[in-house]
Amino acid sequence: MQLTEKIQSLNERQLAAHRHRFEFLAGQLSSTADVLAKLRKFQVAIPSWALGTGGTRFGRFSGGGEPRNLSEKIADVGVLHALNRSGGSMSLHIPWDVPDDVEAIRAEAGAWGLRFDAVNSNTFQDQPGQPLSYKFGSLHHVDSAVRKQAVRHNIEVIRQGEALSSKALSVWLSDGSNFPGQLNFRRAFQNTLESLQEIYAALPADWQLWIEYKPFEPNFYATTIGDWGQSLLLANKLGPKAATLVDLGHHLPNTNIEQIVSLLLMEGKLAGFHFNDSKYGDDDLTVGSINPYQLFLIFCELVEGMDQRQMDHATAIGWMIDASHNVKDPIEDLLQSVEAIKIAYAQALLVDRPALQVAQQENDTVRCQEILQAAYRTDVRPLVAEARLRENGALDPVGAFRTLGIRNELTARRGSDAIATGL
Ligand code: AOS
Ligand code: ZN
Ligand code: ZN
Ligand code: ZN
Repeated sequence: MQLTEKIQSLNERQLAAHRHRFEFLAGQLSSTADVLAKLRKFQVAIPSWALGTGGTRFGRFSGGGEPRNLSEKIADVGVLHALNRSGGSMSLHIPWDVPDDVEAIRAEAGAWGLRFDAVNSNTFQDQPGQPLSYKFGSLHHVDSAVRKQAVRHNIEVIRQGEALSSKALSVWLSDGSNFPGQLNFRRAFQNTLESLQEIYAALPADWQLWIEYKPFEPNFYATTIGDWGQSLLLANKLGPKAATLVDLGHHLPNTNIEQIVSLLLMEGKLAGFHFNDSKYGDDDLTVGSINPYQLFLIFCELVEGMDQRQMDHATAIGWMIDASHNVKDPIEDLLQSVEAIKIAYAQALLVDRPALQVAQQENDTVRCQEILQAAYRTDVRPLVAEARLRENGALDPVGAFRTLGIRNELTARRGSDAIATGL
């Protein structure tokens, strides 16, 4: 039996209970059809580097059956997409992913109904045979020869992405300094800008350059693109094809991320997201596992801002996950993350906007909070499940992954010591 048939037969067993829950919820809402249509269209890109077990510098505990090459990573995302119908694209990281045989890779992705989202370059590690080291940075390096090598790599990644019909290059730099006095901030920033200008000049007409920021790690005194201000400054200087990428874990504790997001969107400079959750820093935990309310508030800003600008929610920006799983099965963790994103999105769609606007205008703070939290406290899970059902996905994706014994099957095929390339 094919995977989709197996999913359908599992769904049949759960259908009656689901119908009951869905109809109860739909009876309370006025916008069910609109929300369902939006949820069915919404897709989140899965990072190729998150399909294996992650680790820390203290250790790594592999679960077995991990994808050993790009084809197997595509198969994993294909399974995820078959289960939830919302993981229809993949973000590659080069050279961790080696798309040698482009035609074969395109065909494999196509067979699973997948496309390729942003491609990521890697100048935070030295690769075997590489002439110059990135120990002291890449695009910001004091030595122009190192900068040139890093620029060449980024352009090479664009070319590989073009062959896969990607439309964006995502750049995250580990460049920074570990100690005060190590680096001249302005010179480092200027070097980064000039390197990015060379990369920008090599972008195809319909491509974008997405610039990620991060306050610390692996450098612990300063990061050259340390916050959204520095990323936005670069994006503004580069031009209309450049924008700021927000990784939720890349903020100091208590930062108001939803406010940053709202202003970037207003300026047309919000490239998209690396979704994850965190308690302390760049923890890369499952989306929605620590602070689902923050995620909801971010989606409130996105929905309001996009509607104001008449943007298509599904395609206006890059929706991506960037997570790492030390103790969970990577596919189960990614299923949970996509689900958390769709729940927050659905809740944000339920906010009574006209009423909120009136309450804001009247400075009725209590009413404003009541309106937001009425949406947040709605259990939208039956709505998200119904959207998935209508796309032939599983009513319960994690449950189906387990009941169908998918990891066991992968482990039998790939081996219990199969380890994915990546972090
Ligand atoms: C690093 O902290 C950034 O989040 C990157 O986006 C990403 O995790 C990396 O490129 C994968 O190693
Ligand atoms: Zn990231
Ligand atoms: Zn990160
Ligand atoms: Zn992260």
